[in-house]
Amino acid sequence: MTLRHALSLSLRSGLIILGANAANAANAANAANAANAANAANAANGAIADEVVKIGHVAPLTGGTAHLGKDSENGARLAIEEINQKGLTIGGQKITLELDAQDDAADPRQATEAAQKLVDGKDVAVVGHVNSGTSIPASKIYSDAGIVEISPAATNPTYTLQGFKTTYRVVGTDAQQGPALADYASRLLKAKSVAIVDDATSYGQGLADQFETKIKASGVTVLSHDEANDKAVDFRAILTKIKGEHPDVIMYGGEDATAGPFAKQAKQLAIAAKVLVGDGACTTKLSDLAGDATDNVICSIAGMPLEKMAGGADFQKRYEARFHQPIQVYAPFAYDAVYIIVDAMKRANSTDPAKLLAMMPSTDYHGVLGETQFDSKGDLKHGVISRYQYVGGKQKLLDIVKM
Ligand code: ABU
Repeated sequence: MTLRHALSLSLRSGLIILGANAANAANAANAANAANAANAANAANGAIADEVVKIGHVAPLTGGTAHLGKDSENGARLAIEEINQKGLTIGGQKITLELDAQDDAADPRQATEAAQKLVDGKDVAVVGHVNSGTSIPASKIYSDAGIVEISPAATNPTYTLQGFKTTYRVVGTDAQQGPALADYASRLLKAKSVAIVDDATSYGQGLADQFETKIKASGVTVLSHDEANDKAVDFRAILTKIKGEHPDVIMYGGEDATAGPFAKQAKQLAIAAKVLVGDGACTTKLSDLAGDATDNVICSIAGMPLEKMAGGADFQKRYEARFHQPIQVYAPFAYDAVYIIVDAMKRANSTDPAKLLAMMPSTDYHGVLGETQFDSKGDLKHGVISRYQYVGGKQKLLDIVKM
């Protein structure tokens, strides 16, 4: 290859990363030229430059649930750092993975903008989004572009019911989680009556509706079903009304940013009923938000408990050593989602998004979560729901429900 040809190739390709010397030497004014010249020289000398392959990650990094988005992003980042450290070669080409991390602020409009940015940026696959209310609208954009999307957290059943071949998740669904919470209320807490409140999001409302359907079918009286919103911090009016209804149990559909104040204010109003919440509120941070009312909460996650995951304990050590903070809930799911994408690349022997996509239905990946296989919709074949209580503000596993 002539120097001129190599230079032309390197200029045309945005994916070939710089030779190390050029990257270090380039100053602000000359960075691009120096980089291209070094890369061309590498190519001319027969040196193999790594190809940079971008995997997107989208989650709320701002707003009340930014800690959940960061938890997921950290999980994905840890996987990418490990894979790069070990070295990855696909189709004879050395690959450097790059995490293309975007913020959707848990907002559907920002989510579609972020999705389009990843598509335009030639990301090969996406881990995200974290919210059902963002994952669902974004999924159409990834489907149109033929890019795999694996959500580490979205549990609303609709996400995988749209007929998209690109849409996957590594958590169970609220069609499993709602009934698991209802079962706990009726069978284990022996509730005869419940009050339901949701945050009017795809997740919170969807989960509350699933809970309501199942609890009614169990013969339990639903005294009320009220709607708040995902920015609410003052639930005293709703809770005062509910107190007058004397429910045995209260179910709240929403994430921890609102479930924390909800549980706290219920206790302040001397409501003794247990508060049941789903995975979006079944977090480490709930105890910061709810204070000593946390011990009145029963919650579920849409997967195996971290301590029972095949690689959970080891993952937790590596995560805490890298990020100096506890796992909230979604980090191991995002971590395996990255590995599942890379596993598909390896089996395709290609980083081409279409070839990677074609490998997804035959996924049989053994990772931190255990074995992951998908059904024809992109849901887990073997989803489980774990139920927890809090004791002294710390999560304590109650049981694991196979659905
Ligand atoms: N699964 C709970 C939080 C994410 C969602 O909106 O589904």
